[in-house]
Amino acid sequence: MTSITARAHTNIALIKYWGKKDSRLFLPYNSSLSLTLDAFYTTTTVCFNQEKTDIFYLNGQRQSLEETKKITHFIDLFRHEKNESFPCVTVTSQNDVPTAAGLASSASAYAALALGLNQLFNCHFDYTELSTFARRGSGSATRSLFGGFVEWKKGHSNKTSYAVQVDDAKNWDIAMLICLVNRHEKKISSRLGMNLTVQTSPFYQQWVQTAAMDLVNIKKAIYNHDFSTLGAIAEHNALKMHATTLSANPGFTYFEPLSLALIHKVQQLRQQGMNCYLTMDAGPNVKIICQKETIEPLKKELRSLLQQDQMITAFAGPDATLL
Ligand code: 2P0
Repeated sequence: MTSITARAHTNIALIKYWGKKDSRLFLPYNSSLSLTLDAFYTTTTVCFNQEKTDIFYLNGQRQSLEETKKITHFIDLFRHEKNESFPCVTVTSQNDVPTAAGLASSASAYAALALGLNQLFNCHFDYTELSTFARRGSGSATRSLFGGFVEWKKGHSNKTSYAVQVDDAKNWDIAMLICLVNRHEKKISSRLGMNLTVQTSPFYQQWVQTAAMDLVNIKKAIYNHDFSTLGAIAEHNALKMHATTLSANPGFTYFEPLSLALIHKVQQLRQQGMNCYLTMDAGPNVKIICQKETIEPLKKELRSLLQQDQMITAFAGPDATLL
């Protein structure tokens, strides 16, 4: 039986997606922009099976009914599209994210699955159309169909909330040093965290308004190949996102003591002339945005805070592809 294999890379947002206007369709309050990373990806094989249910293997393990249900719900989007009856599907997924890297794999996972199902169901959607499907699995997956710098336009409906590539980043000198602060599961998932923030933070409207300006400005910086402006906007945007969690009710934070020490360190190094900026997502790990020549000096400076194996380097990654 035909089997299709697809690979998609994960992405880190420079302008964060933080809050859903429509939780069923995953329509965000603000547009976002990310950098796809080469170092972390998901490879997924899909094929029709002879069983009565979909089957889902992740990293070699058959998944529970509950996990499989989420995948079935996602495959249903493609089944409904074709409006025909199809056999059930076996999904076999491998996450190539270094063990316990503390990075969300849902972005690369749903992008790879969407690309594989597109081929299996003979749908012929282009990547932008396909991103509207990936979005229904996980918001950040919208951006993982494309490589380089990618914008997710918030839109106002299922068809208008999609991703486009802003720049493939092939001519960009940009890297990310992922600093692993804590390898455990986060206490408050991004889904819960963003919902609580939307509902209770008095700063949320300011977040939405200023994120829109940040997006305009970072796209200018990408166009002008202006690394320093890009880094400064990304850092400010991330810290504003985290300020909305502190101002939620009850307030919460993804910062841990070591995250704060790293934030101080990056800001101090910058004052000393090192061109580096930080971003953080819904977890305690700190991602440092830098350029090639800064990676080694930066790692040396961070030795007082981190072990070698707590620092992983990544560069701009490619489009999702069929293998
Ligand atoms: C982002 N995050 O733009 C933001 C920044 C976390 C902080 O997208 O509920 O796993 O599946 O849409 O995509 C993580 O949230 O959430 C995320 P759902 P998702 O990368």
